[in-house]
Amino acid sequence: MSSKTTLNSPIKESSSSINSSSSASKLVLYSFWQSSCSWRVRFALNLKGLLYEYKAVNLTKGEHYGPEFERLNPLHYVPVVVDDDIVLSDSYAILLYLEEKYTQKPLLPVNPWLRALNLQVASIINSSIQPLHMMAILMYMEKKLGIREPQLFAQSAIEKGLYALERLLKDVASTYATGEEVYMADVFLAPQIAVASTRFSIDMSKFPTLSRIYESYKALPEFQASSPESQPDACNTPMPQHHRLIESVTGAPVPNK
Ligand SMILES: N[C@@H](CCC(=O)N[C@@H](CS)C(=O)NCC(=O)O)C(=O)O
Repeated sequence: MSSKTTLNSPIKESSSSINSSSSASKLVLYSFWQSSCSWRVRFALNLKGLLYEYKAVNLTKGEHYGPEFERLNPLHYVPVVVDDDIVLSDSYAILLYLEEKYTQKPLLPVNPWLRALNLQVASIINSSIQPLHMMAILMYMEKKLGIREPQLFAQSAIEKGLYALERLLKDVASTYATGEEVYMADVFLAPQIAVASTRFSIDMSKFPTLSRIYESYKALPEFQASSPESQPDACNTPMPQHHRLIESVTGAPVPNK
């Protein structure tokens, strides 16, 4: 089944599997509803008002290890964006590509310092926070160290990163991270904050600036439409805790403690 997901279309009615073939739209996003990296790209596509076809890659079923996905991204991670004959993976590179090719609603400010600050925030999240709580890492840790250690490790890595981001942005942030416009920093921050509080139970009251700007994101239709619950492959279950995600991947029941 093929699908097209846009900000203006009824998102729930369309769903697509990785094996679907036909597509009228030019941009295709391979995504998993709970993936924060995919969420960044969904948010950016919506901000730029770009139509795209949504192709769901079910990470809990290991679809990202199949041969079709291997051809798109040999690293086996979502998101992947296909734009005609161009195939791109890694949300950071995808965002820079979209920014240069689709110039409407710029996601990087002109001011060199604010531009660099946006890239710094995006890079911190992309390289110093999310990789430390990604599914493959936590599953590996669980095998080696047991059920509790991965969650504690992830919480500590996320808190360290959020502390740095809070310090970095507290004197710059206004409605959004770097002022009155939504930029790249916000595109990376919004899913990271959501995942921190829902999936990893981080107490966001320790980060008042980040908490405040997160309230601004929640009011944006482009953010609402990019949220996990709004995706065609969303399950009617709450965002799982780490151990429940592992359970669904391996099929093995995992004790609560
Ligand atoms: N830096 C990459 C990271 C991609 C990544 O970690 N994707 C996760 C979902 S957010 C994934 O596909 N995980 C699969 C796994 O851990 O096996 C990006 O920003 O796209």
